[in-house]
Amino acid sequence: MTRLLQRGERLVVATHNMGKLREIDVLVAPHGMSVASAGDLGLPEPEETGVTFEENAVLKAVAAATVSGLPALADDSGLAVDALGGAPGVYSARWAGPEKDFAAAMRSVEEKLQALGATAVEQRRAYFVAVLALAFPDGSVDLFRGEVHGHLVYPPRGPNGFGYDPMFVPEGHDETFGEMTAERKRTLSHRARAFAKFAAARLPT
Ligand code: ITT
Repeated sequence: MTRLLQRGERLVVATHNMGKLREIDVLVAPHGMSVASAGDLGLPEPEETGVTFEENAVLKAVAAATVSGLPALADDSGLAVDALGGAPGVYSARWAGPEKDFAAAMRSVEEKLQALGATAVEQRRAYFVAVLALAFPDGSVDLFRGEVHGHLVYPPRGPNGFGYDPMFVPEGHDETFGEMTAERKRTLSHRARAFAKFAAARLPT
């Protein structure tokens, strides 16, 4: 049964991505939960067989809640590029290959945009999506979605963040997520927007 989480209750953050974990830890901290990561608990990384962010978020959260016996929060996210029909989308992590080479993944995105002659900002529109799934050990699941829209620049700019952050400029700003501080990214990001919905629905204030 979905329910409010209690202050001090243990919550598993079901991710093996350190960039995401850092961001989610900071978002959870003010709510007084005790957080364990999938890595801390030695949980296996489930295969992401879904074709939507929602399906993958659910399968990661349910796997972690079932194995740990604790409520689990999973994030499935990615970058959707309008001119590429929404790619890389749910395959955003896979475009970086097993070495998780995001310089190469960003180069692939840019090569595809160049092949289409997409040089103007309007042709380079993209958005990040994050779907958070909260699963309880009884199998019940809640979903929360957040998006941030903007455009892509190349070459990548800035040392902050992770993944595709250095090529993404959110609407109304000049800096990429890679150039922004973590605090500034948190006021705008897809993950923070999804988290705000989750917090309002399920976390103690
Ligand atoms: P887990 O499944 O263990 O959480 P993962 O990295 O495999 O980790 P996803 O399958 O959700 O996660 O892949 C999402 C990819 O999209 C991620 O690896 C990043 O490259 C990219 N991405 C998601 N959120 C991002 C953000 O805030 N900034 C930059 N890139 C992001």
